[in-house]
Amino acid sequence: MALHRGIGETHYDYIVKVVLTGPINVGKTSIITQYKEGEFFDRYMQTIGVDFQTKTITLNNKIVKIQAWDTAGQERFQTMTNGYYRGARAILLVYDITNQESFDRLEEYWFDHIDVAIKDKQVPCYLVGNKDDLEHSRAIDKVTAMTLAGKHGYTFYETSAKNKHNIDKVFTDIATQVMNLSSINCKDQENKYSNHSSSNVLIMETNKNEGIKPPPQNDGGCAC
Ligand SMILES: Nc1nc2c(ncn2[C@@H]2O[C@H](COP(=O)(O)OP(=O)(O)OP(=O)(O)O)[C@@H](O)[C@H]2O)c(=O)[nH]1
Ligand SMILES: [Mg+2]
Repeated sequence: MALHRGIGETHYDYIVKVVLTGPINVGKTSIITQYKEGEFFDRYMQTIGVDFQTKTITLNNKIVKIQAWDTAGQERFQTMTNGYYRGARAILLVYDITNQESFDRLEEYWFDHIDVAIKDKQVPCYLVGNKDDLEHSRAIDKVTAMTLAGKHGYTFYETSAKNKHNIDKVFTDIATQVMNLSSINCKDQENKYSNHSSSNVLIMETNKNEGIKPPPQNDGGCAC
């Protein structure tokens, strides 16, 4: 029996905090804007600090609230943004497939930075080569990027915030993975507390009180 009352912003079965990070000007904000609003803007407005957007979707008859955290690409802001990785269920490390420097900085800085910032080493990480609508200006070939992703245990995608290529897919795949992991974790909990007759009950009960939590305190997942 589902306890949610509708597809409103405050009623959901799962909450999935996703942190987008990576060098400046690679399209982190644009990916979120395209996902949330279905819009793309050519102008560049640098993100200062951290911002977040939410989008609620239905997956496998469950209401999933995606909370996408948009961090500044400037490396000098990174100590400030560190705390925002807390409770993340997925990390998207974004680079620009037309910009060699954005790719080089991944190995020089960003993989280590993420490693230090996230305490839970089980959090799924994704390497995202954005701007793949600009094929004619490509600087990073796909195989090189996939190899780097594999070396660090990241899942690899190429996207375009401009023409929406793979944008929905990345977030849907993340949400699906989080739901699957949460079900496994809830089943583990259920085995510990055998009074509960099904894992579904366990998931839904915890969510009764979750809807009004303010985002910064919310750790995501099914919270059982
Ligand atoms: N052609 C193309 N341009 C893109 C794409 N994504 C973003 N851009 C452009 O790239 C520039 C930077 O995009 P942003 O989304 O602001 O980049 P960001 O990573 O958030 O930058 P910071 O906030 O400085 O870290 C803007 O001019 C966007 O219009 C894309 O997929 N294709
Ligand atoms: Mg930005």
